Amino acid sequence: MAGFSFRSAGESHGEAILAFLEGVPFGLELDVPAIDAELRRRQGGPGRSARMNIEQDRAEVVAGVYRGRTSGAPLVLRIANADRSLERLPPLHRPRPGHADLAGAQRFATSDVRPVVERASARETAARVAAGAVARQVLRPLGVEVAAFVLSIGGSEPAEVPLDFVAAVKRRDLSDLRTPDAAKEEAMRQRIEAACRAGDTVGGTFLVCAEGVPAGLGSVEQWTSRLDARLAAAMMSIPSVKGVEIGEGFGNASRLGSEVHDPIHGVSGEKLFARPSNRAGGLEGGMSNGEAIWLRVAMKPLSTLRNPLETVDLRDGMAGSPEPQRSDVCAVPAGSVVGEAMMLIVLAQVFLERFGGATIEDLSAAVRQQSEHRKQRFFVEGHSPGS
Ligand code: EPS
Repeated sequence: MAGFSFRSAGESHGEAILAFLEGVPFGLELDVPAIDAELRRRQGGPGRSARMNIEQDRAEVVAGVYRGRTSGAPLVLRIANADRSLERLPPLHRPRPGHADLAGAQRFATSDVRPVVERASARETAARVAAGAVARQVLRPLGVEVAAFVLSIGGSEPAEVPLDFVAAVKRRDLSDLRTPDAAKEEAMRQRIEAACRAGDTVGGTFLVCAEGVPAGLGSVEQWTSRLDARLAAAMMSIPSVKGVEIGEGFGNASRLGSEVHDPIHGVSGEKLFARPSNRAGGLEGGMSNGEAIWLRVAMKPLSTLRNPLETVDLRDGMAGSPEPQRSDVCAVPAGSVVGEAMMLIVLAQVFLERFGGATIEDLSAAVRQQSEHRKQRFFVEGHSPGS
């Protein structure tokens, strides 16, 4: 199958989490320490569980690399679990409201939900972050940068969507909450601490942006290939994510068309077209339009509560509380790192679908060629842009 694909395997307390990637072009000098740096970012943030002190996630290359470069073969990365207690852990009979437990128990007709829980655990997202780090190494030389920013936690007043991406990344990297807005940070921290004291959990929102994506990726021809839909599905697949908004999606629903759509201006130089606003989030007609792509993601509070909700025992139907389990109070900063990875994975897919490329050189030559071709096709009939 052509193109870039990613799948994962592994249980939360099994041997390891595995990332399988296909379609990574031949000849990429794989920067494994850069993958490990992204795995460390996923483990950070206030309100994470004690598991984060047990694990020091690192990617080990199992297949697909020859003398430090990708060989064009399937690439397999392994993130070993330090906590490998799977076979010693007790069965779980009382499903947690909000988790996969009850739905999974019914799917498999099992009164022990442990096997469901092990795969549903957000530990699986370590594989996504590793795969996203590889996708970043494919896309960065093509001029694509992706970043995510935490906007709110537990109902705190949301941070503004940053306009200057580079400056926002610098500010975000100084914040353990991964927010670019220092003034909003204290309120976020307080919500996490209050939830922790109450044996409760908090969710929140984050922003995911991509710059440098050429226009026309994705397609208008089929619902399955629309880039907005693919990005939304990828975000929605992150555990706890329950909402995705492309650009000003929800706000636009209550405005007039003239207040919503972004005017088109012609400009000379590399870019050809300029949009004075970007309420569409860089996506029109299911395709990238050459502006920055941006979307907002909503995460529900995690469902393992120290002060739990009622449930039933699947063996006898008696009312009770879920068995106590370790969990985070807040995983929104980690979720933002995973959102960044999912954006990178989907963009690597659409790049490789559009431009192909058995090798890294083929891919960058095809991207350059399309950009040249566009320049020859627009504004050539004697008018200068903007006239
Ligand atoms: C997580 C690993 C898990 C949880 C958490 C995230 O490890 P453990 O169950 O051993 O504490 O801390 O999982 C969940 C939030 C969840 O809903 O399952 C991780 O590596 O991110």
